[in-house]
Amino acid sequence: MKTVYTCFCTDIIHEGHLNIIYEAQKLGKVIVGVLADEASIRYNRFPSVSLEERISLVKAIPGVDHVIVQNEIMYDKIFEQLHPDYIIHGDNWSLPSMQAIHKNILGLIKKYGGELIEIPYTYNKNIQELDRQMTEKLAMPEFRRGRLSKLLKMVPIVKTIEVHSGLTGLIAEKTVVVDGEAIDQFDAMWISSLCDSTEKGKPDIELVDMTSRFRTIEDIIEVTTKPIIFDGDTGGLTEHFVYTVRSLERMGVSAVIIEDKTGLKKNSLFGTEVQQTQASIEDFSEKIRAGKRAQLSNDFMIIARIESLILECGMEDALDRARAFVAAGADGIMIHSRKKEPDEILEFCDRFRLEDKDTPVVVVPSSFNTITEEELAEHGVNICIYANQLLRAAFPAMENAAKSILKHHRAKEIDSELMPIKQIITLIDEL
Ligand code: SPV
Ligand code: MG
Repeated sequence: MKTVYTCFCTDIIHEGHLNIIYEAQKLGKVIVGVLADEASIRYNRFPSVSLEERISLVKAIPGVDHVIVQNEIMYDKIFEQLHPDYIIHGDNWSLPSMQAIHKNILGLIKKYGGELIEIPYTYNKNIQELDRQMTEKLAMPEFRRGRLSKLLKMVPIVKTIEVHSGLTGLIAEKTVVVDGEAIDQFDAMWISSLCDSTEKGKPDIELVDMTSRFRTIEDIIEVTTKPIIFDGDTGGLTEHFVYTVRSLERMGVSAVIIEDKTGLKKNSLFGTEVQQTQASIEDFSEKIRAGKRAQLSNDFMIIARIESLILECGMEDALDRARAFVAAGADGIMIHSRKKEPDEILEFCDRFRLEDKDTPVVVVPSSFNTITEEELAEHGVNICIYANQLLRAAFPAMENAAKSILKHHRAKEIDSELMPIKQIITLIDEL
């Protein structure tokens, strides 16, 4: 009896899948791989039902003989273990990620033997609608909010990119990079106070009020599904912070990070060049406790950001604060530095991890940007935030376009550097 293998990366079974099984049955014994969560996140989107439920869904399809978990998007382990006679797959190879998978399968067939059976990909109105419903579900506050804590258990490091508008949200949501056999995308989004303020032409001093910051969140939430980490600055007055927590939970934000500063907050990257005051451990711990008391859902996270290294108050102060803030109920610690080298951040992480193995650690490598995500993960970092890169990429590009038009008295010269209108329009989904 020949073996036929197919991999499903889906939360629902529709006629397209049934058709694949129908065709597979004609060829031999049908083994279906259910793509594991971690591989699914890199390649497609966050699953909206658990792996166990997905396995049950596939097991219930008539004609399926055996179900396994496919842990990686590429098929190397599958060929090594199963030596399938046939791989059956839809003929939807147009996306770069699909092309990489196609190439991988053909390479493995050359090495191990076997045959790729391609069947016409079914994508009718009905399936399109089911697909849309799945995405909508992922965007709902109840589903989205808890996704950061789930990700923390699933991936070595949560890759987070700054967003400050619907458009940058779309970039975070949709950008997928294929590098050989590696397929990657961002896991989460950071709504930076620096970028939200700068986008509005305002300084990063808590001048842009919460109502306006919430409007930015709404713009992003409306067009994305990935979890959101909100830069809550100092959190403001404790009496105000408790309301912010409730509002963020309601919107489906996954976490707020508040920093242990008081008075007029300035951006951390100014360090000691400007007057900035760190809050006392007692006062800031009380703010964390009040936020945790106010929180209604189980899965919202309040992360305490420690400014001791930024304000040159020393490593011991940073570690004392980390202990105190965790004891006050913080769901994570963010440690920040504006040094070019990551040494002090790594020292903090190593020492913190000696005494606390579990509390998630967040790092923002803006100044110490030579360090990789993998190195950070080795030192116990759980969330890496690229806090301002999209805004910094856009500003010089826009200024360059403005200068070129002024210089040439027309737009022709800059046109080749601009995204065609047609392409920019297709970025936007229509309902
Ligand atoms: C932000 O992005 O607004 C931050 C990170 O708070 S930093 O600018 O590095 O302080
Ligand atoms: Mg900020």
